[in-house]
Amino acid sequence: MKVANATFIKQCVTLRGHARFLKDPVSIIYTNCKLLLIYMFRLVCVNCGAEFLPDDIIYRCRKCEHLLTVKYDLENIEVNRAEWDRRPMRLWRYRELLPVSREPVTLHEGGTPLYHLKSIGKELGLKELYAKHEGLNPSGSFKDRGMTVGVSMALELGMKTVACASTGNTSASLAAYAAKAGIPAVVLLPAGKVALGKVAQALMHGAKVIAIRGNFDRALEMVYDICLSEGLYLLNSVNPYRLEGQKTIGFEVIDQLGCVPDRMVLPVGNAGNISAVYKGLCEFVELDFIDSLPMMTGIQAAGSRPVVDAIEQNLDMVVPQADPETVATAIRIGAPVNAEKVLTAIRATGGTADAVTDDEILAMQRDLARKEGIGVEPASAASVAGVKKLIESGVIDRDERIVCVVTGHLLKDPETVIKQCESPIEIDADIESLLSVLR
Ligand code: AN7
Repeated sequence: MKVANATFIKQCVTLRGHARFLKDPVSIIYTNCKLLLIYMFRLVCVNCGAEFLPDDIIYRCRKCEHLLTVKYDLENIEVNRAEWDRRPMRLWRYRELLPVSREPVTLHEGGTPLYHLKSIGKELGLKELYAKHEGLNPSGSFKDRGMTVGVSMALELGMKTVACASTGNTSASLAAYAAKAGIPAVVLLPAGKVALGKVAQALMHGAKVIAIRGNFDRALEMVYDICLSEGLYLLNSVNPYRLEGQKTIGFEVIDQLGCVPDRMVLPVGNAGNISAVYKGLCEFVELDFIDSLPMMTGIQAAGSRPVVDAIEQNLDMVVPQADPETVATAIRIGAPVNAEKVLTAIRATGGTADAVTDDEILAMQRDLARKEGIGVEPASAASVAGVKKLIESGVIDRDERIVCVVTGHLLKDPETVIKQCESPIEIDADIESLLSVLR
């Protein structure tokens, strides 16, 4: 066995059209001058630091069962920011910091607008309050960022079927990307607890939709077991590759705002998204693109708040909550898979976590719709409702520049919308009747 030197590796990389290689040449194996493996990243355990090859189909550390993360050889990855700026504002503009080497399975995700919330900001006394509208992704939620990467990796790894448990959006997104990739998807939902639009999407995109008589946490346990025993590819946020896609929310915020916000506020369910954004921004720090991190702030629903409890009580771990309940069904999750990652993200950045009631969530959903023209589903409104609460309790300073991530589109959950609004005024089809209701 020979070991390639750096120049040789670079040549091979160029020849093969790959932009990926390891700094440590000892781990490069080649025979007969043919390069077998060139990786620019590894899977690393967040607890014990054990490393695994990128094509190992694992979701947890083989040694200690903790979560995995994707670690790049950032010193050797060539990222040219000027080149990025020339590319369209979409997720794949950041491809050097994503694990996929094949042609991605994409529906044009990312590049979502960052709105200045002038009206709500003024009411709260905040000059710089922004909302990144992730509901404007192809299937209507931020999950598409995870799925374009996750489903691309499924193909790259030779997996034949993809699967997930979901409170709704993950299943809608997975179904769409599996359809695009031409592979089957299996989704497990908590029966009766998924918003109508999301079920409609999963069904229409052709996934095998299974509703279990149990909650999301149980559905995730079941799909996890089935993926391990039957060889399906699991695309919940325990999958470290999926989170790679979602970290690009943070990249876009930096590029759109032109600076680092003081705080980023996200709704928290499984805590994958907030952990992913934090991870991505840490990479930007390592690359010297930014020199500080926003205070990562997680908002949960009052009836589903295990992460908030762990932060408030300064616990080392998140204690699962048995029966989570909230109108924001997307974040009706009692046992967040990414518990250990989110505690790090919040604590390392001096952020915080808080919970808002269903009434506060729905009131903010209406405010966003009526005062800003932004239509989001209840879970998404939780982030802005959280800012309002934290302003009023004095935790947030009024001079902070704050970016809320609003995660899913209003049309995801039409039933909750209709319940809050008055019915349309029905009249006879004549001008007199019309004038009488207008006056
Ligand atoms: C709109 O679809 O967990 O904290 O299975 O749909 O990363 O879990 C959805 C989560 C926030 C929470 N906002 O994100 C699922 C699922 C919306 C969501 C979250 C979800 P994480």
